[in-house]
Amino acid sequence: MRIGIVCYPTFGGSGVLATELGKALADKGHQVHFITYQQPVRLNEFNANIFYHEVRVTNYPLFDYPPYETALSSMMVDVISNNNLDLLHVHYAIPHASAAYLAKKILETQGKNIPVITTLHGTDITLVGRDKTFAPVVAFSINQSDAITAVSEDLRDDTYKIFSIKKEIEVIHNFVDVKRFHKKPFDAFRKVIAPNGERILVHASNFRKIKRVQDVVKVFAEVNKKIPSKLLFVGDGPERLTAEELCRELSLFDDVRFVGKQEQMEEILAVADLFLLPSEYESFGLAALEAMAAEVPVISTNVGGLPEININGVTGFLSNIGDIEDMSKHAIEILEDDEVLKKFKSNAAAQAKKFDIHNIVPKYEQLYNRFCKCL
Ligand code: GMT
Repeated sequence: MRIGIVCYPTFGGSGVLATELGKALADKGHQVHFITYQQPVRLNEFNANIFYHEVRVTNYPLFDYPPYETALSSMMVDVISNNNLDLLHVHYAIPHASAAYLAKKILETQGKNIPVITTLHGTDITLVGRDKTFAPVVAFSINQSDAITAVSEDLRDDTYKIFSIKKEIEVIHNFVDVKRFHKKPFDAFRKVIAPNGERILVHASNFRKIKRVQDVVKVFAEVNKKIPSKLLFVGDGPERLTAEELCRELSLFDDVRFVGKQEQMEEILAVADLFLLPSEYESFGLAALEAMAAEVPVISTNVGGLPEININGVTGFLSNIGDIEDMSKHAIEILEDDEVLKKFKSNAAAQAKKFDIHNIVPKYEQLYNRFCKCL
């Protein structure tokens, strides 16, 4: 099958998921065409079945705002026609679903029907999507998609609450390649981070306000009082400076490292003992699932789709937003006893297996197959 994938190419979860899906489909023999403005971060290996088409926006003195969506629709039309694609799968509604609608309509005038599948990832609905500036276009283009999927039951339910959606929204949970994340810890790396055998806590995100990175620091401060520990901050974004300042204020700087954006997350997770995700909202929490696949228990909030992956008291713990005391208490409970930690680690790994790439990718193939009998 020849599949077009449109996504954000950055470190965000939707781009990561879309890229991993494309790679998995290519491995299974499908021809996959990525259409984005930049090479997706995780598209870092050669595969003869993968093609990459860069969207370029012509600048012109008249434009205060370069018309990316128009350029994207035109590129979609071009790639779909010239490569005879069977289907277009867009990730993140804004502006991908509306650009796809326009491309579909243009192609119709040329006698080509291209099925469009839209996968909703979270903030395209709950945060940005519901903003009045975008809402009518988001609702319209979702309704015009041939199929709609959401990455969690919670996101599906929220989408129905926020917009008037007339179609079925199918839930296809995010996935992880368990084999890739199940790595042996690199001892030398562990020694550099935690020379005296300290516990290692990790947080990874794009440091947006919604991630509440200050809470990560506060929880770590409490844990560190009881259990000698180190904290690794992976990623970068607007709240990084605030987090750094708080670390200085709490005299934690020697125990905290900001390692920036990292492609080899599995290497870092392999040495981690606990993953912290105190977000205000997560439609799913792919970062938490990747941690669990690496046998790392998760302390998270109980929002959005997180309870669908992190099982309270089994794979980690769930707390209310901002409840530092509860999160710290549970983190300490997991970390202070080797046997308890071992149990949580193996539970986390077992839970991640349910979301393994080999279980989830066929669900997308089945969905595609409903629109194109060429699998
Ligand atoms: O979490 C982010 O800020 C990035 C965002 C994105 O759109 O790339 O991630 C969203 O999609 C991921 C993949 O489906 C989910 O795992 C994240 O939970 C979701 N983020 C939010 O809902 C805040």
